[in-house]
Amino acid sequence: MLQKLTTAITEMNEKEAVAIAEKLLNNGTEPLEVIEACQKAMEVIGRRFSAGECFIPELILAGDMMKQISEKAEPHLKQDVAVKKHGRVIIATVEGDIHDIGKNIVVSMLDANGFDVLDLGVDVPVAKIVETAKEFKPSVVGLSGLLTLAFDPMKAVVAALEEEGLRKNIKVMIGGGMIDEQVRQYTGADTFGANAMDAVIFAKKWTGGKQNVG
Ligand code: B12
Repeated sequence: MLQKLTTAITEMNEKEAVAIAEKLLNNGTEPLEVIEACQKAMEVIGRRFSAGECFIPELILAGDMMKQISEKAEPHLKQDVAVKKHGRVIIATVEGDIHDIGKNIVVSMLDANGFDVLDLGVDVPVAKIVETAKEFKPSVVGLSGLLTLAFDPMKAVVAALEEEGLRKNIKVMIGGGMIDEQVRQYTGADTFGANAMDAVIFAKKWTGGKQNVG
């Protein structure tokens, strides 16, 4: 069924993809497994786009399917809600980048795991992230970006947090399709995550599962 979901998306069969995802979720399949099957399809579509085998309308449709399915998966994630707030996290897609489907999944997962999450949205300027960090006092800042162009703004956020003396209290995690250890080193972030569960694992480690004060 998960493979069928991946195929329905890569074949741009919107109705079938959403119906299969709904069936899987209602039958108790782990929502993260459903999201992973969609992500596999997104990789295929991304590769086709790079190769000039499909174009912007297909990217838009694929993004739309992914969005619909992740919205359907969200309430299922929330069934595991831990009531206690673990700590504060700011999440943003960095300047120049408007991809938000993965970021939104990260936000839902953190939220479902008891974090107090402030989502700044997409195309967020460096200064906005730093100013918000001063006010919201998060333990963790999560930066998402799917474009190669996102690496420099990520680096700039880390540098600006450092300059403002905020880095000693804030850990930075980055994520998005192109992010790897090399990018982490380039940006100066503390870690990078391959999926939304990684974000939860890092945030829990850094906040020690403790309630945030201040
Ligand atoms: C859907 C899509 C779009 C949609 C986005 C809709 C939306 N609301 O997000 C639209 C059509 C708008 C779009 C636009 C563009 N796109 Co686009 N897009 C994609 C596509 C096919 C899927 C992205 C996606 O949603 N994946 C599914 C989600 C669930 O995965 P994810 O984002 O990776 O997130 C997961 C993990 O990475 C991780 N994660 C994500 N963030 C974070 C953060 C933290 C802290 C952590 C720990 C983890 C984490 O957890 C998530 C859940 O598991 C990708 C291909 C791909 N392989 O990703 C191309 C892709 C990202 N796009 C690409 C391009 C080129 C563009 C455009 C420039 C096209 C154009 N010419 O206009 C524009 C850019 C606009 C802009 N300024 O941002 C390229 C980027 C190449 C590059 N080297 O920069 C890609 C890779 C396609 C390709 N192979 O060419 N795109």
